[in-house]
Amino acid sequence: MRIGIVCYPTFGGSGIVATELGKALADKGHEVHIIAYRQPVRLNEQVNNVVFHEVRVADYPLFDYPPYELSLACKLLDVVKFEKLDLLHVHYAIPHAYVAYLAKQMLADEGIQIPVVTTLHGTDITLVGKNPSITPAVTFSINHSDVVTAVSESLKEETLSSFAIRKEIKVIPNFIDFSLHNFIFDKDLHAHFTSGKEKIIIHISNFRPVKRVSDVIRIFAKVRSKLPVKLLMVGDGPQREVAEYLCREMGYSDDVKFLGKIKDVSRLLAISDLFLLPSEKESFGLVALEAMAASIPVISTNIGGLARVNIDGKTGFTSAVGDLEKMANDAISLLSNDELYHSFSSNANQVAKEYDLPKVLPLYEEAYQEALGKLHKGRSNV
Ligand code: GMT
Repeated sequence: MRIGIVCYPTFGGSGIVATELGKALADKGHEVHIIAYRQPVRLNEQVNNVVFHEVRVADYPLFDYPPYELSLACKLLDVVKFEKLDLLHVHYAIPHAYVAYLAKQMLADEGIQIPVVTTLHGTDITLVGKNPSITPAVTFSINHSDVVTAVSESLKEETLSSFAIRKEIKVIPNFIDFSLHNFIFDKDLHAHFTSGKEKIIIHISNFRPVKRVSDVIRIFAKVRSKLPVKLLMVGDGPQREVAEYLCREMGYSDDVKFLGKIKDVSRLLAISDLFLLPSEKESFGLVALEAMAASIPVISTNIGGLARVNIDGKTGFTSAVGDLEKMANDAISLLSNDELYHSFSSNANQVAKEYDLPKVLPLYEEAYQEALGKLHKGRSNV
């Protein structure tokens, strides 16, 4: 199949899922074209059967807001036509599902039919999409996608309850491609962050308000008052400075390292002992899954799809949003009890294996077949 994948190229989970899906489809012999305004972070090496197409947004002094949607629609038109694509798969509804609809209409005008699969990831539904100024367009573009998928049951439910959706939504969970991760303990890297006495707690995110990075620092401070621990803060975003100031104010600058954006987090996960994810919203929590694949127990909130990934009392502990006391106490229990820690660590790895790529990839291929089937049915009805 010739598949066009549209995604955000940034450090967010939707771009990571889209890119790793593209690479996996290419490995299975499909021809994949990834379309984004920048090379996605995890598309960092040449992969056979994957071609990247950059969307260059037309600018002009008149535009306060350069029209990304228009440039993307024209890029889709071009790539579908000249690369003879069979299908478009867009990740994150806003504005990608809408743009795919526009491209589809433009192509239909030239006699080319292309089915569109839309994958809903999280804040496109739970936050941004709920803004009343864009809700009609989000609803419209979901209803006009040929096949719609959501990354968790919870996201599916929230989509159905928040928008007037007439479409069936298939749940296809996030996955982990174990072959892309090298969780090998690097002694020197470990020694770089600890004297050997301290355990390492890690947080990875794009530091947006929903991630509640200040909670990460406050939980760490509570744990630090009882145990020797260090904290690695990986990523960057609007709340980074707030978290840095908080650390300085609380006197933890020596114990907390802000490492910025790192493309391959596997080496850092491999030297860490505990993952913290106190998010306010998390439709799935891909990053928690990656930590679990590295056999790291997770302390997280119990919202959205996260509680299905990080299983309370098995792979880690979950709490209500903002319950910092409980999250800190749970972290202390785990880090101070070797037997408990090792059983959680092994459970985390076992549960992560349930999301192994070979189990999830066929679900996307089935979704593609369904979308293509609709197209052929539509044609035979003409
Ligand atoms: O930042 C992104 O690219 C998407 C981001 C979001 O905010 O929607 O992440 C979402 O998609 C991931 C991949 O499917 C999920 O694992 C994350 O849980 C989800 N984030 C939220 O729901 C906050």
